[in-house]
Amino acid sequence: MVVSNWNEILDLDRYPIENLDSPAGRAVIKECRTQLENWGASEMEGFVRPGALQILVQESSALERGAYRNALVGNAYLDEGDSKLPADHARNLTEKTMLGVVAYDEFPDSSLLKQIYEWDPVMKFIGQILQLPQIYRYNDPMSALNLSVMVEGDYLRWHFDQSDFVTSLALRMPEYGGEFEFVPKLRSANEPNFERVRSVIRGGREGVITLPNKPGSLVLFQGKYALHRVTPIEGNTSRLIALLAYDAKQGNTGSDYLRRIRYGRTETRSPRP
Ligand SMILES: O=C(O)CCC(=O)C(=O)O
Ligand SMILES: [Fe+2]
Repeated sequence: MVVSNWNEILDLDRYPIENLDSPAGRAVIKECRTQLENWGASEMEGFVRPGALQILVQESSALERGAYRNALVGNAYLDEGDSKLPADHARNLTEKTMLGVVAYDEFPDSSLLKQIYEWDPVMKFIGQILQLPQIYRYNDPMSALNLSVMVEGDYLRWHFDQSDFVTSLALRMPEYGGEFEFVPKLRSANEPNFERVRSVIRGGREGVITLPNKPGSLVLFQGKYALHRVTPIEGNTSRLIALLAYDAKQGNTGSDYLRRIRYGRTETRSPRP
């Protein structure tokens, strides 16, 4: 399908993203900024209308069969760790991540999710909340838009993101588990707070909160300083969530190493019709 009336797809009455200078638009931006300042996360509930959400779930369940699945053991910093530090130091604690991903170049042009990602007002809305004068779609043929597919037993380990922010659109949640847990402001640019990081990875619950992540919610999350994870999936319904990558700089792309572990390939594929 090709979108002709965006207000049938997104709730533009509640989120007037084409008129952010209107009083209603300004009120929405203010509310999102407040949530972001307090929690490092802002959840725009009901951003996608129920009928459109159904279409998104349908097209995603067709694509999920082609998801590349990978299991990877690693630390919360998404790097090699530090061999000069003890094995039980926060920098060296490892857990196993297991999930499936559908890359941007696997979405057909008719995909509604792809059209939402490529619609400028959504991107400008995110930029406004972040008070960035301009943002861009991530210039990577695979990582710009991802569908994350988590089935029974899958888990996304505790980690900090390398990017400043991530935008997600929750499509379907599993019967049990699959909860997005995070600890807001656990570290900062000059305070790594290793002891607390270690304690949370070891199972400590102090400061851990759960983001509701209701299907249809658009979520803006700053994961560089907030430790976060997705708890193990239980039951036969897969967890489907879209990750929409925007960037404050134009032209950044991902590395071949990252492509290999996340998509199992480094060469782009032409999308299916
Ligand atoms: O699946 C999610 O909700 C979060 C994904 C995430 O944290 C990431 O990809 O870095
Ligand atoms: Fe993350």
